[in-house]
Amino acid sequence: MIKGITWIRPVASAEFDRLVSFFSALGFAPGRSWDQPAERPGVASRGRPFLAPMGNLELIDGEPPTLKTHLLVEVTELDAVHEVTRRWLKKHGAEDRIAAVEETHWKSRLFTVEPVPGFTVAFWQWSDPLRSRAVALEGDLSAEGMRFAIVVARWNTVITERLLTGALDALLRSGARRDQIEIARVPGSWEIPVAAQKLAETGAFDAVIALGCLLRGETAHYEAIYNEVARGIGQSQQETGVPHSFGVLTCETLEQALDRAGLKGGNKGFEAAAAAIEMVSLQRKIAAKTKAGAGA
Ligand code: DLZ
Repeated sequence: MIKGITWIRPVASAEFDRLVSFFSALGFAPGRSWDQPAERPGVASRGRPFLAPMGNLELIDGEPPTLKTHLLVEVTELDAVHEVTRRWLKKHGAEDRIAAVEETHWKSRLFTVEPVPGFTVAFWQWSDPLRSRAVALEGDLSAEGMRFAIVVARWNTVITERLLTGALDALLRSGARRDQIEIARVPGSWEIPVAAQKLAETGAFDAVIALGCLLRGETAHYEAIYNEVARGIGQSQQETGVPHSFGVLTCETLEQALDRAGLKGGNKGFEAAAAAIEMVSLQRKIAAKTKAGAGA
């Protein structure tokens, strides 16, 4: 039985990382990435799938649509997506490759963007609030006005500093202000939970981001330490009600950790920060919905 649709887009190597950055910045969930080493010189390949809650194949008969786009993405917060896109383009020196939001002939609003020359993506949203409702209540990725604490372990600092760079990149790119981000350094991952809880209890932060790296090969009682760190961070989150995102790598080797700290497997610090933003946004939406419900 049919399970899913994959739309394949071959891209030039020079554009690959830029497009990965673009779709990650917009909050697409990453799928299972793959890297195929070169069997013959020059034929290595890699793939980075991006997932969406819904996908479909649409055949159109009749008048061809005037819209010239390679990819059509339906969203629930078009103006927020436009703003995140504009910021991403600015950072990549391509501010002129985004169009203004316009009305369409099918009762919706839309804008197009060219993240790399020759590849056009159109984002759109139904104008009817009932049709444009999210599939589920979900947070978005604008960090404007949010305050964050990042707890980063010094052990395996070559990795954790990269995670920190990734986390800061995600927060700043999403609109957080540097003066609203507090960084606390702790000796090792073991110390993360207590620092995270102290920071969360101050009430001065909307979310806490925990960054560390445990390497099995170098860590005596690895399982015990890992379990306790994970439990402690979870406990702090549950007791304080402040979202804590988990950016503690648990790897067999340094090489694996490097891959997850910005080399081949994305940057888990970036992902942890994006998760924190999304959770703060979700909490705010739940609070707004509850308030609206209470007033109705
Ligand atoms: C002691 C230790 C070891 C062996 N390995 C790691 C590690 O791989 N990653 C990490 O973040 N911390 C490690 N630590 C340090 C402990 O987390 C803790 O800081 C010390 O045991 C002091 O309490």
